[in-house]
Amino acid sequence: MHMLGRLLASLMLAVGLAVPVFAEDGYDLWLRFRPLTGAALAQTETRLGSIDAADAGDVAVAELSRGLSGLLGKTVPVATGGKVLLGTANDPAITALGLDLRGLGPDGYVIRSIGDRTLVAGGSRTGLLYGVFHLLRLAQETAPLTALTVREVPKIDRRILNHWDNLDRYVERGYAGHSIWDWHKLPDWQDPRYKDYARANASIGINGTVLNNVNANATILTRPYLEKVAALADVFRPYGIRVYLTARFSAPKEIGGLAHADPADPAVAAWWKEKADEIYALIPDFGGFLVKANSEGQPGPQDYGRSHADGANMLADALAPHGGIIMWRAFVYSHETPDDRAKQAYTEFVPLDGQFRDNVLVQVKNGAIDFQPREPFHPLFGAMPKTPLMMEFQITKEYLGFATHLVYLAPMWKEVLDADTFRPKQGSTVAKVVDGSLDGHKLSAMAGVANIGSDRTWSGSHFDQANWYAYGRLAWDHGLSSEAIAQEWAAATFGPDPAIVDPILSMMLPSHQAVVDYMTPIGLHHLMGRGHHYGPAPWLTGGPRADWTSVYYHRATKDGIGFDRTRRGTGAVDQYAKVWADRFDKVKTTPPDFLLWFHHVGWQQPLASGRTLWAELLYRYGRGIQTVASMRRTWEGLRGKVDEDRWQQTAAFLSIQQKEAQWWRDASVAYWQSINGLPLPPGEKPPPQTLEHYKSLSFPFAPGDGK
Ligand code: GCW
Repeated sequence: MHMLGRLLASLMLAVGLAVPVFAEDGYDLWLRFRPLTGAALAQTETRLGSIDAADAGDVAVAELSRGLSGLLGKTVPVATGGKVLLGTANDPAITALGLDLRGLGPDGYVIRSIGDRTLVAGGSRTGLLYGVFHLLRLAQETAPLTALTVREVPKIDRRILNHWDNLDRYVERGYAGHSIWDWHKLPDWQDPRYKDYARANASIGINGTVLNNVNANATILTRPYLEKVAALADVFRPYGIRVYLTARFSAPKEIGGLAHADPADPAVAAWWKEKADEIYALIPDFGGFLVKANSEGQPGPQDYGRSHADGANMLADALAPHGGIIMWRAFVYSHETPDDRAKQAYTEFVPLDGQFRDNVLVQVKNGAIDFQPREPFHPLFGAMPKTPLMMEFQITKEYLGFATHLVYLAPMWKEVLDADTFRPKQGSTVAKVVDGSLDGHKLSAMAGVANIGSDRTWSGSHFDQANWYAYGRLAWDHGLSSEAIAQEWAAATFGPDPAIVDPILSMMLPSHQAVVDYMTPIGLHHLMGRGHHYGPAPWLTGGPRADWTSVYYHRATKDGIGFDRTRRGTGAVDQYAKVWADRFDKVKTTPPDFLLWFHHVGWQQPLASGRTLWAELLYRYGRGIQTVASMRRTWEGLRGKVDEDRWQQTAAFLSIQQKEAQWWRDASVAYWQSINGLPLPPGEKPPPQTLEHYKSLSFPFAPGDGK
């Protein structure tokens, strides 16, 4: 801190002004551990003022003493007889307590108040670390620290981030700067960020990371890069995080000198086996491969007339001796297939159920199109009972306003996780498919496409950190509510004062519905600008493929709008269990939020709301903009309560969001009117610009555009 700042700070403290004396640039995420005051300080001092650990060198001890030292404003001693007792289930000091610690698995833990001491015991060192972060969370949010009886075991075993990071540090769909992996300087220089990344992830239970883009470059599998990967793995290991890589299916050709990559050729299989041996010699706990094959131009087994199962199994056999897994993506669609894009993954993968090796998971996006602001759950969930299916969520906001729109994604993810597939019967939620409990699978996993980059905030904005946080928490326990997670995050990130946390929650919780309302209400989807997906472009047509245009998805004509996926249309409804198929097949029984996803509806058709479809569209655009306006007002009210730096950036981003929400509404309305020729419902303002104006806007350098 500069002299002047120091002077000011002490002056303010002297006159008793409650101003934060720390610069808040967002780097510390939710692990801020700023000094507590009053009763919270006293309680933490009394209950957690010293540490006793079987292994004082453990990262769990380092993290606990770091966090507590911050909260207590002094160095916390580590000594026998300390108030917090740390250990793993096998440590003699822990077994001596005679507690029932069965069933914790490696990642589970218990936290118990025993007399005036607090015990944290993990199923392994990783479980212990998770327990420590839990305890720190409670202390930081100033929760009561007496009578603690916590027992946590994650519902999903592999809680993974997917980085869409290229080797040149460009991040596909990244809105937070460059890749944090500085490949050029690795392995010799290990940026301190790597450790902070590991700490942050461990604090929310993430235990795996795929370092590179699914649009893969085979170079990552060459020896020099594997050495770089090994250096990262070494940094992450103490935090319980394994590395995974994407495998480019044509690697044997590109870096192996083989003539082709046909999975049926023993020479190809042998090349992968050797590659796997090489990887595991460097990284004994390597997690496995993620593969995007025969999708959007990526190579794959179908190039040789083989199936996805043939391709996945060949790779699975190479990794099996080392305990590695294959995460094979189901995000496939082809423009040679004229069928509805929403149907293609199901059509392709369901017949393969039962054909995959035991160490293969099929990684399925939450919805059948592509991370739209709202999609019905993917029909593959529940339709492949013999195969462990993993969830792929997108944390980075490719279709949700990039880094400047405040959109809290937990409600969207919960909506999908809680959806009932009705396969084979009621109560078979997507969450139960994914956690393996429905079909008794040993493997379970969830992936989140990371929103992490070189930006000081890590995620491109302060509130986007909440999405990283919420992803980790839901991967750990999909039963948590969006609200509880937001509460934890806000208290950790901005301080536990309800006068701050409550208003922040009132901004976060309706924010997902807001973005749906101002971008793609009532089941509309994929109306964003071409390639970069920034801003409205419902007029998009032409180009390389129909299903990369907006008109393909909204199908607006003079008489109506929406994609007919009923039995009279593409029949996509029948990919769902009969209960859903029958519901989705009729306008009346389709949830209003998905109306235009499944139906082509007349503009003047009256809806259950009492409005016509046209009026409802206008109403929802307006509602979305109103929510953003009210989020801005709430934030305005927090001025001076939240530190100035974070306040300023968030205020500026909210004003961008409001401007862009209005732009979405105006451009969309101008376009719909050019199609339907209808006057605006009473009270609705005409768009201030012509349709030609909105169409003329171009953004050649919008970030994240996959190039
Ligand atoms: O969401 C789309 C993106 C692509 C991405 C692809 C995928 C990595 O626009 O950038 O490629 O999906 O998930 O494979």
